[in-house]
Amino acid sequence: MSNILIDYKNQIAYLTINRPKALNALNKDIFDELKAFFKEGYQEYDDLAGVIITGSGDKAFAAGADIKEFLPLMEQDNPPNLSKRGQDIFFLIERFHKPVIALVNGFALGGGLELAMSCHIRIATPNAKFGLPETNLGLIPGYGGTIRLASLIGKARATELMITAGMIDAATAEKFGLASYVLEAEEAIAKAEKIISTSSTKGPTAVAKCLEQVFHPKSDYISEHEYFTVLLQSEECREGVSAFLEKRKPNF
Ligand code: DAK
Repeated sequence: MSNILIDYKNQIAYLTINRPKALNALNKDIFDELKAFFKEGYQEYDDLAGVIITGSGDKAFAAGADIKEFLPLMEQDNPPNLSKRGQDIFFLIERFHKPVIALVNGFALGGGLELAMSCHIRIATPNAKFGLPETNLGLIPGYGGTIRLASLIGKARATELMITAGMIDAATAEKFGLASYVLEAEEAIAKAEKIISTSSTKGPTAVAKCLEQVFHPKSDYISEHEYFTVLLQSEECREGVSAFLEKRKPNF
């Protein structure tokens, strides 16, 4: 991979979008590399506990899909369905079985915010800026952004942000629930690492099922009782309950 740097330490894969001169705008290669990692590539990393996605440099997480790639595609007779392609790749992230955290370290605009919103948790640095400015280009967000933004911050706020192509700062994003925390860069990484390392001490199937239940439920109540019943009969749950009763840490 060349547009995305991958570093693996302490069971965490750090994915850094690496086009700082273009404010980490998401080009085709980046989409292909994200797909490759979340579809199969992650299997190379033994004992993976979670993923942190961030942008290279200190200015942008990702300032959108690469606008410079649009024009030739628009002129094709049968342009590829890029919206569907982007949606499918972002579903792979949202439906990943380990926690994926976006460390939003600057502009997260358009496709960049859509990427951050497909992650399970967002942590922002104070300079982060969030927006879906597609209407500036005569477009709508095409990678799940209309739906995810409304679900995260409510329909009225999402509508205003999209139809005005506005931007909100990190403090407002935190207030709206779009970012869980606003922290200086080093603390932001430490916080993301702590969330992942803590979750790695919990029952792995239970963690995966929490993610699935929140982000990709079969039907909220049916899948909750199905998963609860399966987990209740599992070794994992037996160990968790035994450890509590024996006043020791569980060994999952
Ligand atoms: N794409 C390509 N290059 C970008 C870019 C982008 N999204 N954003 C920034 N850059 C490049 C700039 O062109 C500039 O490159 P050079 O001119 O130096 O070669 C470099 O990054 C630095 O940017 P600026 O000089 O503009 O930096 P400033 O600090 O002055 O401004 C900014 C920062 C983030 C406010 C500004 O760069 C900006 O407004 N960027 C564009 C934001 C944006 O509109 N993003 C796209 C949202 S729409 C589609 C499906 C989906 C989509 C589109 C099509 N199809 C199915 C066809 C989705 C689209 C989106 O994501």
